[in-house]
Formats: sequence, structure tokens, C-alpha cells
Amino acid sequence: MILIMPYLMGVESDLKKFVFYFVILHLFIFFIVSCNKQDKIVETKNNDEIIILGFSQIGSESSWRKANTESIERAAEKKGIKLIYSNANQNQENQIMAIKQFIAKQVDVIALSPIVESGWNEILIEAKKAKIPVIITDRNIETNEKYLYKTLIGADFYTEGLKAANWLIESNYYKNLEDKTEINIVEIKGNEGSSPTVKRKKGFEYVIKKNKNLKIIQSENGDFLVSKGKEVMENFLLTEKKRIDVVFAHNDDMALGAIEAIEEKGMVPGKDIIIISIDGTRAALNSILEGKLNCSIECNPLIGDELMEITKKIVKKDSVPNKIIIDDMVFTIKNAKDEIKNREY
Ligand code: GZL
Repeated sequence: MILIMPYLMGVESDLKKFVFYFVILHLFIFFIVSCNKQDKIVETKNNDEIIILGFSQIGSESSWRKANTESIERAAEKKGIKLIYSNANQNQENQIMAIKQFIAKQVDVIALSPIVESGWNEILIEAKKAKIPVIITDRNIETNEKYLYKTLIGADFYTEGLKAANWLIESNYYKNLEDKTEINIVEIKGNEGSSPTVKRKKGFEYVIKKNKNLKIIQSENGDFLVSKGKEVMENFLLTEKKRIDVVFAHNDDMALGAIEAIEEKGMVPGKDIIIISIDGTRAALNSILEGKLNCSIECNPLIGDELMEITKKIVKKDSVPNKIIIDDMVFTIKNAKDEIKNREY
């Protein structure tokens, strides 16, 4: 019908035909888009409009992640913010789909914990065009685009890596070693391409490279999982011809998996092999008190309150800092006993 309309309406010239089809096409696109755009959810409480926060979480791979999610859910409840939570099960595509849905629902703010650093420009440009502010939480993104997000709430992963290596250099283990000529380190990394994996590795290597006798002899991906941390350590113990002196794990859960593998091999973790990790979980401090883990660098997941405060400020159009970095402690046998009672995760 559309195709024969111009002739029916006596429209002969090409220009008029082009204008006619151009208008029809754009009316059709407008119709499709307006059908997709869901009505904005507006809920009120005591006549105040309830803020709606769409949160795309990476998954539930570690005890850190579970504590992070619980902290955000608890804080949303406490602050009266409606949280639309999406668990991406470690899949970036799922995170992108979740953000599309938040845009269609016209939420007030989007929070994103990005599983990897890259691949976010397109979807965050879409959120920007929809005038929905974005908060990056926990991990970071790498982008050349400006103004894709309002603020980042997270940790300084590079410094966590520095602190892990510096602890090793300053430790009694290292100072008391008779033969310091060759100290062999194996590294169990987090998921490839994530900002904690990239930056913790870089920070650790920066210090190690300044000490010629320290060598990273193997480095494998443990995906931040207990099970994979154990599997990677079993492989190291099976295949590595050199003596393994130190394990650097990018999170506590993988370190705990590695400790299991070392014990099953009949060796004494914390003595035969020094173990350093990151997160500062209660389980890690417990392992430090048992003498199996030697050091855990804190990476606090409890950022729920901070996230809700920033969300409210953004909705009120108040100014917010472009980065909020959570400080990290260093846990060893010296302070684990005092600190373990303060551990909420
Ligand atoms: C760090 C966080 C990491 C933790 C892991 O901010 O993204 O992911 O170190 C978690 O335990 O799985």
C-alpha cells in the first residue's frame, strides 16, 4: 500500500517521492521506538517519588562478591531506594542487556560493576542519550569517551598489588632467608581483562622487577574462584621443575583453594610456601591465624551506603566527586586477631 501511495496521490517528481518516503520511514521508526520505550516506573511514598536504581552486578563468584551484593541490597532497603538488581553470571553480554532494560524502564540511575575493562562505550553512550546517569562501582572501565559515567566508587587495585609485593620484601620470611639468590613466585590471577586482575598484576610486578632475585615463574587465571585457584595450584605443583617459594593470589578465595592443594601435596602452606592474597575476608584472616596464609591486602566490598548516598546526590543534581577510592588495610599475623572481629564479610 505504502509503495503505490505516491502514484495514488499524483506525486510524480523524484524529490517529492524521496520526501514522502523519508517522512513515512521516520514515522515508522518513531512508532517502533515509542512502542519499545516502557512507561517510566513512578512509585511514591509519603508523596515523595521513590528513586529507582538499576544495578548490574557481575555475578556471585566469590565471598567478596556476595558481601558486595548484600551491602548494596541492605543499603537500598535502608535508604528507601528501589533496587532493580541483575546478576550477569560472569557474562558481559548479560550486563549490556540489563543496562538496555534499565534504559527502557527509564530508571533514575544505573550502577554498573563491569566484569572487564573494555567494551562499554556503546551501551554507556545509549544511557547518556537517554539522560540516565551511570555510577561505575567496584571495578573500572577503560574508555577514551568522556563523561560516560558520573563517578567511580571502588578500590585502588594497583596499590593493592604494590602493597602485596612490598609486604613480601619487608617480611621476616624474606629477611630471614639464608639464600636470597632466587625466590620463585607463582601467580594465580583473577578473570582476564578485569581491572583488579590487570592493575593488581601491574602493581605487584612493579616492585618485583626492582628486585632481581624475585621471579614470577608461572602466572595462570583462577577466575577469582576457590575451585579454580586450587586447580591452578595443583598444576603448578605438578609441572613446575623449580622450587615454588611464594604464591601471589589476586583474591583470598583462590588463595584458600591453593592452600588446599598445597596441603594435599603434603606440604605446609605459610611455611614451605609463603602465600599472599587480596580482599581481607574473615576466612582469610582465619587462615592467617592458622598460620596457612601469610598476608591479605584488604579490598572492602561494603560500599552500599556510599553508593546510595551518591545515587541520591546525583538525582538531586548535587555535584559528586569523579572518583571515590576506599582505603585498604594490610592483614598479617600481627593484626589478624584484633581485626577478625571487625570483619563483616
Ligand atoms: C575487587 C573485586 C574482585 C575481588 C574478588 O574489587 O572486583 O572480584 O577481589 C571478586 O574476590 O570476585
